[in-house]
Amino acid sequence: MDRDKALRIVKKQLTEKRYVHTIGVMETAIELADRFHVDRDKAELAAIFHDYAKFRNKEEMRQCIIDQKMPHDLLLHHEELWHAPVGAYLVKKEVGISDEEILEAIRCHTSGKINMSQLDKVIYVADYIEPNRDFPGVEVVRDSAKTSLDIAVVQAMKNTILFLLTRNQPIYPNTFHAYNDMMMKVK
Ligand code: DGI
Ligand code: FE
Ligand code: FE
Ligand code: FE
Repeated sequence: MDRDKALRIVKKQLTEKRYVHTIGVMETAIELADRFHVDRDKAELAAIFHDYAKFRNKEEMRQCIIDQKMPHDLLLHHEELWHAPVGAYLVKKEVGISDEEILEAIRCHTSGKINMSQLDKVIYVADYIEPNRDFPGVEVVRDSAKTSLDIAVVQAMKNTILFLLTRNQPIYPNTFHAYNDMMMKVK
């Protein structure tokens, strides 16, 4: 699918602000893909569709998680986590994208997971550092992403976990597993 068609499809699913974020993720993901020798067409499509389900209603997402037998523990955690796996499912079903690498990058873009592929990491980092993001510490991660994708991933995960701790939020197991896995790899 070409970029313009993909953008036209996703635009209908998003608010203006989220669409601008998506464009930022797309541009950043392509840049990272070229830098770290990842397939740029897959990075482009995964980025365009990564937040496809962001504005689906909570009940629809809950039902989808149950019906499609997605990990049940998702339901015990914050619904912010749901749009990633539900998005992967809907992008396949409604948009017709069947490339498993693209779908997996969408599926794990919020929590991360153990053994992330290079494409998964590109999307995870691009989502975190795209130019419209203004998290505390994002500049450090942007800097790291110029030389090491793995270090950028670890820093983004660490910041996310720290943020959740300050908000008294439970941490989804995959979020921790992903952090531990990457931390041990960069050491
Ligand atoms: O959809 P985006 O805003 O572009 O970004 P995202 O999908 O990476 O993250 C969405 C939200 O999910 C963000 O506010 C952080 C939150 N999040 C990430 N991991 C966890 C989490 N929330 C909880 N409660 N637990 C997690 O492990
Ligand atoms: Fe997201
Ligand atoms: Fe993210
Ligand atoms: Fe996003």
